[in-house]
Amino acid sequence: MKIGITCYPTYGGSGVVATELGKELASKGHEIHFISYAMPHRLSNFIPNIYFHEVEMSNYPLFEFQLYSLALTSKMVEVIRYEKLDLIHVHYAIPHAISGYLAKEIIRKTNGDLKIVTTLHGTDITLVGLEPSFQPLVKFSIEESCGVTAVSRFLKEKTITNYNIEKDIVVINNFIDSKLYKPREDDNFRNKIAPNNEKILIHTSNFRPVKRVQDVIYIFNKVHKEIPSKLILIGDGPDRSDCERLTRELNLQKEVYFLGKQDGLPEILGASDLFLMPSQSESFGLAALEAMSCGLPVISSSVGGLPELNLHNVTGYIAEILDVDRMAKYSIELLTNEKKYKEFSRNARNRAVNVFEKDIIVPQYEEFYKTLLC
Ligand code: GMT
Repeated sequence: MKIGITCYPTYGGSGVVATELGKELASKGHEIHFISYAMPHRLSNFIPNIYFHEVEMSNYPLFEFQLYSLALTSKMVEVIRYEKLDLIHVHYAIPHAISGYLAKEIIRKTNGDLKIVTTLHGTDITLVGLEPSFQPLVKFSIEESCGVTAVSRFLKEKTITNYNIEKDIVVINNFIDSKLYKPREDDNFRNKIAPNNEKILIHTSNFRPVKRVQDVIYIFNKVHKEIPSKLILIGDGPDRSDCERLTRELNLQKEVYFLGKQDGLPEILGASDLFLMPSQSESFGLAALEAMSCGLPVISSSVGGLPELNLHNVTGYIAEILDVDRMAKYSIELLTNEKKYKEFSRNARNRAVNVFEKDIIVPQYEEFYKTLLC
């Protein structure tokens, strides 16, 4: 198949899923054309069957605001026409799904009926999509997509109720490469971060308010009072400065490492002990899946799709959002009970491998494409 993929190329779950999906499909012989404003984060080296088409932006002075959705539409039209795509798969509805719809209408007379597949990832449905300036557009573009997938049952239900949609939405979960994301004995990393054998707690995100990274620090503050421990924070975003300030206020600056955006995430996760995800909203929680695949139990909030991923009292613990006391208590309980910790760690790894491994999930996308094309 010849497939166009549009996603946000920056650090973030939907871009990661789209890029890894494209790489997997390319390795199976499909021809993949990424269409976006920049090369996706995980595509920097040459990969056979993968092509990248950059959306060029005009700087015309009359346009006070950039017209990205329209420039994206034109680039989609160009790629559909000249590369003879079978379908375009857009990740994150806003604005990609409506650009796809427009492109499909523009080429209809010359190229026939192109299939647009939309994957809903999270805040495109639960947060920003509900704003009055986007709501009608999101509803329309979902209804007009040829096929729609959501990354969890929670997100599917939210889409149906929030937008009053009758269309069939197929749940295809996020996936993981469990050979890359695996438990590791990285003594070098451990010795540097935790030279006195401290426990390592870790959180990765794009530091947006929905991630509640401040709560990660409050949880760690309580854990650290009971157990010799260190906290690693990976990623960057709007809340990072506030988090650094909070760390200093709590006098934890020697215990908390802000490592920024990291390419060596599997190695760091694989050498850590416990993953914290106290999010306010999380449709699936890809970052938690990456940690589970590395054998880390997860302490998370109960929002969104997290209970579908992190099984309470099996792969980790779940607490009400904002309940940092309980999340700290659960963390301490696991880190002080070796037998239980090992059991949870094994369960987390097994669940990642047996349920969310890429070889299980990627064929679901392929099958979905085939049903739309026949
Ligand atoms: O929806 C977002 O906030 C952005 C999106 C992203 O690009 O990071 O994240 C969502 O998509 C991920 C991949 O499907 C999911 O694992 C995340 O749970 C989801 N984030 C939220 O729902 C907040």
